[in-house]
Amino acid sequence: MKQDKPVVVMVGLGYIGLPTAALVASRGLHVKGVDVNPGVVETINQGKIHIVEPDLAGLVKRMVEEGYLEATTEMPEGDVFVVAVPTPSRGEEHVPDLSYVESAVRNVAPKLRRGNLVIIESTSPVGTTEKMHALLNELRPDLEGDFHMAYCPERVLPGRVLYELQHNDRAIGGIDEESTRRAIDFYRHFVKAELYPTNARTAEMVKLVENASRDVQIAFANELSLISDKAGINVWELIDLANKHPRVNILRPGTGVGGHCIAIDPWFIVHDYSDEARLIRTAREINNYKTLWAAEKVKNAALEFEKEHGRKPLIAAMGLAFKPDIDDLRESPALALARMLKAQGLDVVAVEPNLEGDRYEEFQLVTAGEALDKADIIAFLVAHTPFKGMKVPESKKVLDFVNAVTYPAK
Ligand code: SAJ
Repeated sequence: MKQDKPVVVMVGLGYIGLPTAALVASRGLHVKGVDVNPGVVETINQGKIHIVEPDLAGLVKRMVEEGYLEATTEMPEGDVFVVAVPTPSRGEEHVPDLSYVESAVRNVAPKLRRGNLVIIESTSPVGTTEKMHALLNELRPDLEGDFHMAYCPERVLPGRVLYELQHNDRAIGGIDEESTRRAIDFYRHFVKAELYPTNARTAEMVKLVENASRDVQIAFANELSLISDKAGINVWELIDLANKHPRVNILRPGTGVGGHCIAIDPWFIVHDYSDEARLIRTAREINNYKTLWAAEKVKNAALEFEKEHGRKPLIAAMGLAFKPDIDDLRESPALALARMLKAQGLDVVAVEPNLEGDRYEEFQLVTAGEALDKADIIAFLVAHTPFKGMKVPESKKVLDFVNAVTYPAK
């Protein structure tokens, strides 16, 4: 029956679009993937993939071979259109750029047929789905509004995408109740978890608020680390003891907040609600400031060393990735910090157990053993598992921003 097995058009075949397309295809739905990049389309049609994600390569290969998944640069017709293109942002305050979403919707417009469903998954400011609905109505007055539209954000963690797409609950917000119902029917094909109906504006805000919430909580931990430093208190002991309270759960301070979402999405709220979003804005500022503060600490340690020893110290940056135990350097505060030190003329080597030395040229990569042996200042920037409990010779100056080795004291 046609209604049970809609033809799905996935617009944008990136980190979210491609795994979603492959998963939908694996449920026996015909999926046509669209991407503006001909290289991506060609790669997928050969049964290969252009991104790194566990188990995805095999699934895409199988789906392409079985004929359930095909890629194209031309927008095809279909029953359900899912837009999963990036929403980049510009400038220091990350002004959201909706041009990819708008261009995707403009490309869908000529192919839209009565009764079709258009879903936006891209992280978007509140009101975007309504705007895109108005745009489609403007471009296709002949349809007389006879199509459906919904917003449904993803919330998957890279590295676990195929699992989390199936097992995470989702909020689904239609432009009207019928749209919400139809969108839920679509996601039921591959989501095993709960699907919560709401309206489009709420669903848009849910995504932004999830990441803003984490940002605010991390900012609280980072603020405590600044206060504790001044007060002569070990922040890790402080948090550990405070967290013994049954209703307190303070997160971990670090060298700032990185990644592609948590440091960016809160700005989408701040822009549109600048008078109200005071806490959210301040949290962003605190988390950004923490990187500068930590860099300053290392710089001061270097100056002291030079005064005492009459030579410049060698600094080991322990960790470069944006969070523990991954190799992803994009938007990494640890990398930004190491760059700041280098830009000040300091000598920096890096230890990044998740990167292969010959694949990275910006910093000289050394092993942890070499760093402990050769460097004068050991700055822990990321709490990678291999750093845990590492014994640093007493002659070295240790700056541990992430509690890799500090607490509980050995
Ligand atoms: N961090 C701290 N202290 C902590 C926890 C994290 O400093 O206690 C830092 C990390 O080191 C890192 C940054 O925060 O620099 C973000 O890391 P993360 O693991 O909290 O999150 P991401 O960016 O990998 O993924 C997030 C997830 N959102 C939430 O947990 C609310 C994920 O579910 C979303 O899908 C993703 O953003 C996204 O795409 O929005």
